Amino acid sequence: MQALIDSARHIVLIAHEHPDADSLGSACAFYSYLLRSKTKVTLFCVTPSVDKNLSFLPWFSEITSKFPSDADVAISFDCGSFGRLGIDYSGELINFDHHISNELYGTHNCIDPQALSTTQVVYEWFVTKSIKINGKMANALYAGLIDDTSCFSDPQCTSSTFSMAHSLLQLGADHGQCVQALFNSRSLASMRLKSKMLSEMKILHDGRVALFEVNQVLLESTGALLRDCKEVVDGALSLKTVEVALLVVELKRGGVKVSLRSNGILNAVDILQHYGGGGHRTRAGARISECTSASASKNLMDSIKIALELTAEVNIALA
Ligand SMILES: [Mn+2]
Repeated sequence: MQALIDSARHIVLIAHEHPDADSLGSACAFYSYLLRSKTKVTLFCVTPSVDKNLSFLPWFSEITSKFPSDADVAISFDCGSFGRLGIDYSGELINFDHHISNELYGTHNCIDPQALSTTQVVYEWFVTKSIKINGKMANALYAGLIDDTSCFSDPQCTSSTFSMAHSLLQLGADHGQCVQALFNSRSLASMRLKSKMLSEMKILHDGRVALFEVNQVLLESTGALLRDCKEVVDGALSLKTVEVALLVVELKRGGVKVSLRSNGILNAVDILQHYGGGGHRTRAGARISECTSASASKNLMDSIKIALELTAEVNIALA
């Protein structure tokens, strides 16, 4: 992999469509690293207007949505499926990721499903290769880590998570800046949406499941975006009895976007893989075409109910 990078003439670094801080942070940190070589580097994302809240990441202004025709090596970050890269390319492709559902679409795959962020995978790769991490790289890597762990509230955080955070802060990551940009830059529209979603939230299965159904009317009336819905679903797990939170969003062009969050007892990715989705044990997503919001909610709630009953049976068997 290192030899491939060293011999490349033009490397394209790819963040997935509608990138988050983990995908873009990983790509930006890698961009900094490759600027030290003589290789030509392009920072690519198929989404033409990337979320401005991420503009604190280094090299943000260098992002282009035009894929270069002369690239001989591509590197993707934090993307479980080739389709989300939005590219038409069949050359050498290095795939850095931490999704357990990763389709291993790369010619080289560097996947660690135990890692809490792709920036952790990249950080560990840098450390193994003794690559010096400067302040810009540290900040970009830290941004991905705090975003994917919801600012270290993920129960899977371990001492190695905090040692990585500690090292990155010593190397120049700015905790205040990352928190401000990623957690304290909400729009008023997202707050309005949150209040509507919470008032319409359904609590089911003895309080173990929270269900949110969002239609286009709600999104349009508040002016909020699809990603604003996800924060509300994440928050539902903070309810004492809730183990699983499901979001079903009706899409403009038909079909639905589904997000499933779990406290870890139930495996979110197992449930959504039946619907062509992917992700992690605690967070998974899927896009389901040709269905109504009502039918998707019903089918998924049935799958969740069965999974919850199975975990209860396992607990009884173990008791
Ligand atoms: Mn990630």
